[in-house]
Amino acid sequence: MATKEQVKNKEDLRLDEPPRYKVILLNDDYTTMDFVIEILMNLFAHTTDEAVAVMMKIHESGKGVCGIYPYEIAETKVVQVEQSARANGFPLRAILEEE
Ligand code: TYC
Repeated sequence: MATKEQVKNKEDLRLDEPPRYKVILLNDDYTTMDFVIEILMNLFAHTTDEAVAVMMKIHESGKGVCGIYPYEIAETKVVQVEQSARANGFPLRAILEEE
């Protein structure tokens, strides 16, 4: 007879994992492309090519995922993005969405 662990399928295993959250950047008309690229590289560890691609996706579609993290880390990233944006005079906004 199968043990409890063997019976667990992939869907059951997913239920054991803590929820993760997407950090999403929103487009606006004032934040510079260069600043968004810097944020994506410095706070989300994207390469230059990745950062340019994500920034262009946000610019063209209105929003884009920067990274996926446990709640506390995701929330900290949102605060860091908005603090850095305000310090540089930009209205850039970031939001969380459960994965
Ligand atoms: N739309 C901005 C511009 O044309 C660039 C931009 C991209 C702003 C992504 C915010 O999250 C953003 N300067």
